Amino acid sequence: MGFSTDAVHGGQHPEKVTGAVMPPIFQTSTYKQEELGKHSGYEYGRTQNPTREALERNIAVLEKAKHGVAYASGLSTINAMMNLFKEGDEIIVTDNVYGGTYRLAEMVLRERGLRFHFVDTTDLENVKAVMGPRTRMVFIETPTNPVLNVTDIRAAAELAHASDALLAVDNTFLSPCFQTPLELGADMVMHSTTKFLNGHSDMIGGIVVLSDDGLAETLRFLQNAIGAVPGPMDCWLALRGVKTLPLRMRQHEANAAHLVRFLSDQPKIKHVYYPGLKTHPQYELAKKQQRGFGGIISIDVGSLDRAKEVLKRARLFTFAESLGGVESLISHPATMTHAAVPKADRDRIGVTDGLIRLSVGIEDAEDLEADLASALSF
Ligand code: P1T
Repeated sequence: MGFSTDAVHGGQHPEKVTGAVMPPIFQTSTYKQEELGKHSGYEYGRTQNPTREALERNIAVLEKAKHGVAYASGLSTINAMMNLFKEGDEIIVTDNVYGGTYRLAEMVLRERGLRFHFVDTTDLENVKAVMGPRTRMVFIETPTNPVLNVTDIRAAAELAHASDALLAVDNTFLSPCFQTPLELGADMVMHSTTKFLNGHSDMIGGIVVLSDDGLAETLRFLQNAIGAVPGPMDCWLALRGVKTLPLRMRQHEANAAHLVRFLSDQPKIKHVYYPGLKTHPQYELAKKQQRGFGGIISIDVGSLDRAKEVLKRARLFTFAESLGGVESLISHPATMTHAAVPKADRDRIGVTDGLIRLSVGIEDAEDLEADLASALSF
């Protein structure tokens, strides 16, 4: 089936009792058991929930995976993936990841004995240089949040596998509409479903998809054992959002392409980050491994004061954390999403005080352009 068909129907079937075409929200914490040792397959809401399973099946189909395991947030998904490893194990991570991923690794998991190497994975020589006998996973985010660096997924998978390590990809920025890393050799793909998958900024959630039965069983065990599960209503909202994912992604991208043309002509902007720009250092790679360039743009306006002014003047672009919703958002990574990253590291990876991130929504491109023109006219 094609992607749009799968977005609507993938892993879905009418509900057994009533034939309801849309999956009901199974808003229950527990299920009646028939007798000792005999039940329907559903015992307790943390352990099993049919609405959650409908979401897990759907995203698994879209990512060409056998299994999906949903969690309460993108970060709790990454935490579960990191829980596959133990003290002394080493994980190589893209240096320019979402700030929360950095915070989880550096401020929580490092304390518990996992070892992390943050490197620029756009050049896999940097990965090779820190790869060792205890390397268990290479975790890449591509394109990165917020400066949109692109890592070669196929080459990263080959490199990880040569050392018996796993390759995990944070695919939040593109969604399976524009990138399917498992088809390029990755072992696990995760999403903050909060973003493009849900697409309406009305829930928090995460999911990991994969095809390895053993790893999936462990992640399923961790889902129940750690207990960071998404509520049924949130799963339903994410699932409903996915049905329009291809339509939305096309509009996000068309609007982003329009705005990139406008922004590239603005003398006050020091740099425009977008993988669809021919001047982007990984433009050719992005064209090869992605089916679209996505709806996120970052711009460097040169200083904190100038960034503040732009943020203050923007109207249609709402000043807020997060991304991937139908509405356009504008944010300041250095003080918001990446505040946990030390300033010297932020500057090195391009998250300067003048950097502004735009999550381009599905509104009319002309209105978005007019808003940015006004935000930049000082
Ligand atoms: O917020 P949560 O659902 O826990 O997802 C974390 C996460 C993981 N990976 C990427 C690439 C992300 O962008 C995020 C969350 N990001 C934001 C909240 C943000 O504004 O960038």
